[in-house]
Amino acid sequence: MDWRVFFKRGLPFRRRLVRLHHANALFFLILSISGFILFSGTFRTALPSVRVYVRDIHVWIGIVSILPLLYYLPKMARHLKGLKKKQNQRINLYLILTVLSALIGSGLLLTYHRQFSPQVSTVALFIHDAATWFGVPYTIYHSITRSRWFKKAERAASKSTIVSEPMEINEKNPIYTRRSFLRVASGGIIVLIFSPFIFRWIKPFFPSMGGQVAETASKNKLVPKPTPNVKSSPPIGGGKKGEFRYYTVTEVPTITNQNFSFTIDGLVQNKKRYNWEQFVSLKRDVQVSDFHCITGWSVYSVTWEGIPLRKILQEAGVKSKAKYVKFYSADGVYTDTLTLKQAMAQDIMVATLIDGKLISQDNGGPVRLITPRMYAYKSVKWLNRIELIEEEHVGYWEERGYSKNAWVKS
Ligand SMILES: Nc1nc2c(c(=O)[nH]1)N[C@H]1C(S)=C(S)[C@@H](COP(=O)(O)O)O[C@H]1N2
Ligand SMILES: [Mo]
Repeated sequence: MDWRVFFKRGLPFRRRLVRLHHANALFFLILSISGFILFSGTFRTALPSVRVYVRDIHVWIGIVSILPLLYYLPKMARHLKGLKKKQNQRINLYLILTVLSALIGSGLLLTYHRQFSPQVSTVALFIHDAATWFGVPYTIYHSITRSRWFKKAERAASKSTIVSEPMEINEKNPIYTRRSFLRVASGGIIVLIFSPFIFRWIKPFFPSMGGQVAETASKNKLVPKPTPNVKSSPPIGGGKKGEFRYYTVTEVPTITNQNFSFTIDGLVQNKKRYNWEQFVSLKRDVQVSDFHCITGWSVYSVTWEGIPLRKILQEAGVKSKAKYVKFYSADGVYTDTLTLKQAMAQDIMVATLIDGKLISQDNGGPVRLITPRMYAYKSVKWLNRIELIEEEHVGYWEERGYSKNAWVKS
């Protein structure tokens, strides 16, 4: 790409616009790919160490992609004049500009979302998702139907039926039908490819459509089932608002009575190890809290039932040398820590039930840590061990670039 073209004097207007269009297309492509990597659960597992870099690239290219737009806007009136007789191109232009502004605006909010309350990122993420799931398929359709080979195919389709009399395009004309067939077919294939993503995204907004995000059948098998507290069932929070996006950096572990254990050890007076029967007989409390992921999504008003962490710590008798509390997952890989002071906060909970039901396997069940006022990378799923330690430990995502400060702005 020759950037000087934007600044060269005396270049024909059309050529400038074509170059601008190519720059835009290139940015959009990189942003689509990096955005997909950030969204994808497979990449989360396969390449956790580059996540933060991919995010930075996505943000920076996103910011740089504002430049062609700024360059274009003062010239828009002149461009529109040239499109007076081309209604389709005008509609295309407005659509693209709407999608780009939605993506840029919401993208900026998401980049700086820690400055705002989580509601801002909930709205921004919705817009970013909506603009993506409409804009990416539309752009692919646009680039296919405007490409040289597509035009050639269209011409071939019309040539093969050339007849001697002059042709008029109306709904009965087979040439028109063949040409539009190519468009409908390409459009159809693109919609088909994207529909699972769009469907998965849109489903939670329409609980009547069968609501809820698909969850793999829980393979966790634990008996007895804990009896929910009266505050849990029906949930005093009125039921969670929003959907979790299930994250894991490993295979999802399956937990049964055989392999379940819950240990508290390290710098404590009374080390303990519970089996499931013992664990469910411990006294539980109920709390209603919000759940925030640092990538921008939140679930509001969740009714959690479990054991307040400070009670577990008091019970175990923390030795005075202990400074940090380290949490382990049954996945064997994920860990995180809290300072002892943070761990003693009243809303940190070792939870077993969500809205009156056992936490599902995908959702981190049967036992997960809940840290409502901190981002959920602290919320270790499949929690099976708590260790009191003296030296600081760096958690799984903090080690891969996430901030050590996990506090959510209230
Ligand atoms: N064991 C384990 N715990 C984890 C994670 C993980 O990958 N593995 N991801 C964390 C992150 S970043 C978030 S946002 C939440 C997501 O919880 P969910 O998968 O129930 O939606 O779990 C947290 N706890
Ligand atoms: Mo997260």
